[in-house]
Amino acid sequence: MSLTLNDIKHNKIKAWVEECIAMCEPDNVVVVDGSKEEYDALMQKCVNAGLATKLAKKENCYLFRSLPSDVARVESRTFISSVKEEDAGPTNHWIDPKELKETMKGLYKGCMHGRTMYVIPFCMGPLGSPISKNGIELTDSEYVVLNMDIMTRAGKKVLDILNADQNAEFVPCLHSVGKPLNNGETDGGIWPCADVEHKYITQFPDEKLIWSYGSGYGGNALLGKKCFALRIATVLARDEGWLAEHMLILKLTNPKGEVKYVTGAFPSACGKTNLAMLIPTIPGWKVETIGDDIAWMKFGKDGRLYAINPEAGFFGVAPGTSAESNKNALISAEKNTIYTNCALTEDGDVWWEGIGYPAKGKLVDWKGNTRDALPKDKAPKGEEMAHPNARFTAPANQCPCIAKEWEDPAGVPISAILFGGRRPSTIPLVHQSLSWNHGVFLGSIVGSEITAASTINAAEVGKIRRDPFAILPFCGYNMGDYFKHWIEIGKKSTEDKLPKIFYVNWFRKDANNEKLPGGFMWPGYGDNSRVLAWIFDRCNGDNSNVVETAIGYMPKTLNTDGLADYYKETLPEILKVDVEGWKKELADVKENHYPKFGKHLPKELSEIIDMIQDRLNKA
Ligand code: SAT
Ligand code: MN
Repeated sequence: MSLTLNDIKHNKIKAWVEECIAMCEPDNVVVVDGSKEEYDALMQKCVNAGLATKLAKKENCYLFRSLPSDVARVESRTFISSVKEEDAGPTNHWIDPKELKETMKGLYKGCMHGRTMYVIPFCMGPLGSPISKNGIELTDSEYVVLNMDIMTRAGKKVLDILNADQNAEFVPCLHSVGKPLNNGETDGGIWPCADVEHKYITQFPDEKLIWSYGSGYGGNALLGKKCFALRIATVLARDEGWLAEHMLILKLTNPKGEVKYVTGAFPSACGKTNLAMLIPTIPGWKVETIGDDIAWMKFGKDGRLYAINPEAGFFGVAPGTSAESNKNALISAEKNTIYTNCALTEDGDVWWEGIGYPAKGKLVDWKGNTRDALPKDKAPKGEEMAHPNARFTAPANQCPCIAKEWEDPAGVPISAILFGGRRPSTIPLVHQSLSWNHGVFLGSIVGSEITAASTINAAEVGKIRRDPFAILPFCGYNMGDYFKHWIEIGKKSTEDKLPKIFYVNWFRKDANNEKLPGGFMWPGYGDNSRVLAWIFDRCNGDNSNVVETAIGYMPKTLNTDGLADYYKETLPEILKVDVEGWKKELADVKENHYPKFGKHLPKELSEIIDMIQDRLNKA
């Protein structure tokens, strides 16, 4: 079944691939067909090269170890290379595209010596969906091909679609690990990548082109994900009138069997994947998953927003994933999964900090060193057995709670959009915006409080790190213009058809209350279903359990059946408006957050601040 360059009939694709071959000078070129035989053969190649280990304990699962210099996205080496600097905005790194192309062409010249170039035709979104988009990734990394196979729809079926129409659009994505091999040289079992200063993750938004060099890890290298589905797609969405968002999509069913679909944006470390796969603690309710990371939403003829998950797999953070925190994620990754930078047990399984049980005997840590298992499942910072950003790449269709319509080409109609962050004070458990623009305001102020664990700068602790719409590192254009785009989307339909917007905060703290585990005033996890139930009822037009407050609509109470007494006691406190706290919040937004966007900040958002300030003064 294997494909060659001759199988590419789409002239523009062919010309671009040939141009890249001439520049990168690979030893061989393979067009990826997406078959199981091809996947198995590539994986065997990685095992033979000493880059992957087959796990005895898990069916068709493999472990890779990267290098300490290549373990995560590198924001400092990520560029929005728009023709005009202003279009990249104040929150992205920018280099003039002419200059950056010259630099990168110098690096790409001959960079695939000794390697195979893989041509991956891939589709972001269900095949045949009017919301989906195609891309071609060229890469010299087998690891990337294997991950793209899981994370996207890739191979012949996509090439066939592109071949059928000379005008079919595609996003060209060029990737190299940046480690050419001399004659006869091999990687010697060491993860290939370039030094940090030679890594470039570049988006050219004017051309809708992606060039990535020097990293083999995650979002730096699997170009369909953050580079295409967010940075380039946000630009396409702005131009074409839709939304490309860093959001989960979940399906919520109430005890009567009625269904609503919800999307949600949360900064990292707020349990986004856990929420997407939540197991409700209240009887009769059901949560199913459509997507855990990215949502593309377009208006249907009926004026509602329909969402698809552009991905086909989960690239989940392993540490902290346990039967308690996210059983469904663990089951998703039981077979046909790629693990990266997890620890390896003696009996051929993976282990990580926070997996829920201590390891036994000896472990091979993520750096490849054999060490005695720690007596507890926590390690001191920097000495973890698994890297804190260790990942599992698992097919979405293995998720026990995947919704049957997760691949519906029409998408699912969205009733509610959630925003949230880690906020120990001020922000209540849940509140609903008074209008679409007020909801856009809430998205624009999303952030988490900086803790000693998340910074090395003691002076920052306690301040809010704002991550508007949780998309800060993934917005392909000026963030102020992005806010404006959201305001514009609200004008394309009517409030009754637009999703309702909610701000949730699972992380309120009361350090003085010794009864509370971890000091948290809300249990979170499956108990977040109590909040989802209220949101569901609001979307159904239920006005029986609501109060209009200065900051928006809030529940009078929630379903507390089965909740521990100490949470019942703290609930009124986290369902209250903290008037003084909110005044400070608005002042912080006005003085420290919004000025960054200068003249690109839409006036509608400043008007919302004035409106809420006014309401707080009267409260
Ligand atoms: O590496 S990814 O960009 O895919 C995941 C993340 O860092 O958010
Ligand atoms: Mn993400």
